[in-house]
This record gives sequence, C-alpha cells and structure tokens, in this order.
Amino acid sequence: MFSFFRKKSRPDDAPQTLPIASTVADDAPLPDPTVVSARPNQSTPERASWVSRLRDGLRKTSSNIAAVFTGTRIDETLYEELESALVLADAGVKATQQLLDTLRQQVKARRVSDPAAVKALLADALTALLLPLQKPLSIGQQQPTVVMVVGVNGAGKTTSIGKLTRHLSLRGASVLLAAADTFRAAAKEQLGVWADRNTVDIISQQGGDPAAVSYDAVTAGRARGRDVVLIDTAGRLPTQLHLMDEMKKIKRVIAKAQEGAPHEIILVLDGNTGQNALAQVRAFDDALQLTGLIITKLDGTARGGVLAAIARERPIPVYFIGVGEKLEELETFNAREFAQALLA
Ligand SMILES: Nc1nc2c(ncn2[C@@H]2O[C@H](COP(=O)(O)OP(=O)(O)OP(=O)(O)O)[C@@H](O)[C@H]2O)c(=O)[nH]1
Ligand SMILES: [Mg+2]
Repeated sequence: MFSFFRKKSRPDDAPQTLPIASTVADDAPLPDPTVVSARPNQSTPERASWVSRLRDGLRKTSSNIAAVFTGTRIDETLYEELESALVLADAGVKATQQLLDTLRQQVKARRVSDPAAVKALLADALTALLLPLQKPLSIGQQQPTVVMVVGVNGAGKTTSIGKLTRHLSLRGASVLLAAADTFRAAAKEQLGVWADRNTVDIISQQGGDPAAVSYDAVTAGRARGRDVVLIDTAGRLPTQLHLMDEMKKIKRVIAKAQEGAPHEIILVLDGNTGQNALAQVRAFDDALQLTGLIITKLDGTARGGVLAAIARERPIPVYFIGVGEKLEELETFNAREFAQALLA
C-alpha cells in the first residue's frame, strides 16, 4: 500500500497538509490536491507480472514450506519441519517461534485436523506478523518531500531511485535527483542515466562533498517547486564509522536547507542478505532513525523470510519491493500478497 499525491499549481503560501485517502479507485477522478492511494491488490498487468516475478523469486522457500504440509497428520514432526523451513527462509528464531505459537494455538482452538488447513492458518499468521510493515510512503505534506536513500554497497540504491522516480512521476509528482554518492567514480553518471530515462533533473557537483550536493539539491528542489527530492548516497558498511558519521552529517545539513527535512530516510536492503539484513536495519536505524525500507532482488534466490524477522525485531515500513533491474520492477508491499507468495 502507498499513497502519493498529485498536485496542481497552488499559491506559494504555507505548505498544505494533505489528507491520505485509503481507498481511491484506479480510474476515479482526482480531487485537488489529491492523495493517490494505490490499493494493495491493484489489478494492473504490471502488478500481475511483478507478483509473478516475486512468486518465482520466492519459489525455493515456498516449495520448502509446502513440503511440510504434504503429510496426513498434524504432529510434532510437522511443527519441527516447519520450524526448520522458516529458519532456513531467514525468518529468524523469534519470528519463527511467534508464528509456531500462534499456529499451535489456532490449530487447537479451531480443532483443525488437516495439514492443508494449517497452511492456510500459517498464511493468516504471517500476514498478521507482516502487517505493521505495510504502510504507505506519503508524499505531499511538504514541498519538496526530501527522501534520503542509504544502504550498503550494491544493495540497489541507485536502481531503486530510478524505479521510484518513475513510480512517483506516473502518479503526478515532480522529482529532482541528487547525486550525493561522490565516492564511487561512475556513480553520478549512473544516476544520470536514470534521470534521462525518466526525463527529470539531476543535481551533481564536480568532485564535491555529499552533504554539499544534498544541500544544493534541496535548495534547488524548493526553488523549482519540485514535489520530491531523492538523494542517492554512497554505499557504506555500518562498521565503517567515519562513513556512518558522514551520513549523519548529510542528514544534518539537509535540515539546514529545509526545516524538518529529510522527511524520509529509506534503507535499501538486498533481499539476499539473509540474517545480516537485520543487523543492517538495526545499525542504520540507530544512526539515522529510518522511516522506511526498500527490499530489492526478491526475484533471484532470495529466501524472503527476512521480512518476518524485520517485522518481529524492528518493524520499519517496507515501502517497496524490487524484483528486477527494469524500471517497472518496483512495487508497493502488501502483507497478504507477500505471505501468499511465500507460501504459494
Ligand atoms: N535482480 C535484481 N537486480 C537488482 C535489483 N535492484 C538492483 N539490482 C542490481 O544490483 C546491482 C547494484 O545496483 P545499484 O543500484 O548500483 O546498487 P547501489 O546500492 O546503488 O550500489 P553502490 O552505489 O555501489 O553502493 C545492479 O547490477 C542492479 O542492476 C533487483 O530488484 N533485482
Ligand atoms: Mg549507487
């Protein structure tokens, strides 16, 4: 689920706070200013193809879990096998335990005797566990909404920014990109390619300091009346303390360019990182107070259970999930849909 607004021109006076509609039909005319709120189960061809890629990506986990329920009896062996399958899927010990406890309780309360019915109960329990992660990225309360994107090297930050730019543009928001990865040689050019594909502006500097580029970009975003400024930062490990400090500095300097900014700090996580993903979430959250996550590469060999671990340990909203390198391969997270893909 997510919400974006479509803004028409409005006077340059005080920023407006926009209500967040939760149910707007796909083809409904948009009031002005408007929050465009996508339904969790949009039936667009793009969404359908994205869901099918997600299912394919999680196939290994789903078939492991499915194998648990092929027997005829609900006994300790079933619970033990399920425990192993969930831990193997990166769900972590605590989330796995929570799911198993709920399941045992439900099986008893509902007097279930068919293993297939247990699987349906597991889908419900997993959906409930993941539900706190399903929260919209809301654009429109500030102008611009400043979004800082962080993460370890190669997680998919720049690619996700490219896809997110398209996503936002399609919903009527104007976007400005900031090339604040001044560390890696070709980073600026890489972001520039995404800017071109989306025909949006990019702010960059020759050499330059990441905090200075970010400051410039927010200032430009304000001057040009952009709805969103997306700031691409260099990859870093939480153990590289000086680089973690640099990131905190970027955040502080952004606040000087616009009070209250950055409004969103999104950690991009490679879905294949396994249990280390949780350590990344904790470290970046402790340093920056994250507002959201994007999980990438759930099209490959990802096991997918890490979302359950995140939900249990550090429930930060998952705004988007990436299932490929193409522009359209980023979609909003829906707990039920994800649980179903993991247990397909
Ligand atoms: N299969 C797949 N590949 C992805 C996805 N997202 C990103 N990638 C690929 O992952 C690689 C790294 O992506 P980048 O966007 O450059 O990652 P980054 O976090 O910006 O990397 P640094 O700036 O070097 O830290 C590229 O080859 C992308 O095409 C995804 O959802 N699925
Ligand atoms: Mg990058």
